[in-house]
Amino acid sequence: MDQVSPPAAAPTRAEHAERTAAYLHAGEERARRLANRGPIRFGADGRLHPDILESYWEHGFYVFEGVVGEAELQELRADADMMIERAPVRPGADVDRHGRPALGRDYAREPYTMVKPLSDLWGGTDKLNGRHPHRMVQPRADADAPEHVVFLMYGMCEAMPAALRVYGHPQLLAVAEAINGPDFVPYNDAIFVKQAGVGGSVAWHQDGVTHWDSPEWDEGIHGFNFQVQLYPTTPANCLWVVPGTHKQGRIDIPRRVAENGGDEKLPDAVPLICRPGDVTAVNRQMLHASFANSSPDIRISITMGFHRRRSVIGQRGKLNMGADQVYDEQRIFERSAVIQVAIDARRQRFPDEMPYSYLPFSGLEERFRYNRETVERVIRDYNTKDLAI
Ligand SMILES: O=C(O)CCC(=O)C(=O)O
Repeated sequence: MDQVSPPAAAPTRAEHAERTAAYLHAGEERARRLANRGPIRFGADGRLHPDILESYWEHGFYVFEGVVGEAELQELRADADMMIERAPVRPGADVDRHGRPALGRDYAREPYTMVKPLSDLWGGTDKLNGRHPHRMVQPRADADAPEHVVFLMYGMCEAMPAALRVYGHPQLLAVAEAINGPDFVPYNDAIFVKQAGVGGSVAWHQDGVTHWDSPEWDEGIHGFNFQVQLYPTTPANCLWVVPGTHKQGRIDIPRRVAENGGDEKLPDAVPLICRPGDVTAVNRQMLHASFANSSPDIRISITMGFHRRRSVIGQRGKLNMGADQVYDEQRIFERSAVIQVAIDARRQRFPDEMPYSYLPFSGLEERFRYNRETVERVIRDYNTKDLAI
């Protein structure tokens, strides 16, 4: 972990909350004027309703309302709480705060990213291919704040049975198909945990790092991310996006901030305000960020990304994946198998629901049932095979 302590001149948590209030309110008004939210709807042909697709491509994001019901939400929250409770007591520790072995000490990839309260882990650094060039305001935390807080959790399909099941959600996978085609492939998953009064920020960035200069470049080439919201999201703790930026190519972020007087509160951004169980879809080329959570409300967002297959095949590792890795047919097949196992895990838990039929695994369903053998063969350390571009 590489942390930067807030400078002495930084606002306190309370000052930050006060100084951002008017901007948060104005952003909420802008967001409410956009017509890109509602339940997932399908047309007569069973495909995602074309109005939704059109709105997604116009704005670069959509808020699907009421996708996950209360019973499933409770299972997701319980699993997320378990994972937070079992985080190392401090970065690098082997035990959690109760003295038990921390979760994931046997995982190939560390499942936790911890940060100092209200800090910005990536802004202004060259981490993650340098895609977060501007450092966000890092308020000073309250005196009783912990030294480190859980910020990101990885490996949910291995650690959280309820999250594996939501990964196989038939309506969400139908949306992934509508956006990326029936042979869509997974990218990664990560759970953003913005704890009340201490959650860190995510500096302005666009996610994609591979195809900006490609002759094939278009507004969908870097895929999209869902976020399943476990709690209400508010302008103070949620993700903010600048509508339409997915069509603009690579954006000069330092310049945008400079043109705003050096202020990170960009004037045309809108907050993704959700109820629990709502799911956002955000194009990975959108300019987006979230501010330090100086508010009294927690946000937990289960984030899972999907790509077009042709955007990924033959590419080399980027972001958290090493450049020595090549995304060949085998790699894509093995990582995509997590989706098929997730579909079956969901079928076992919700037998009355019609499972999603995932084209790349058509005819292979029996080999990818959810059971002890596939947990070992497919799910264990699955995120070492993420398809980051
Ligand atoms: O949810 C957040 O705060 C950040 C999400 C994000 O940056 C992403 O999904 O790329």
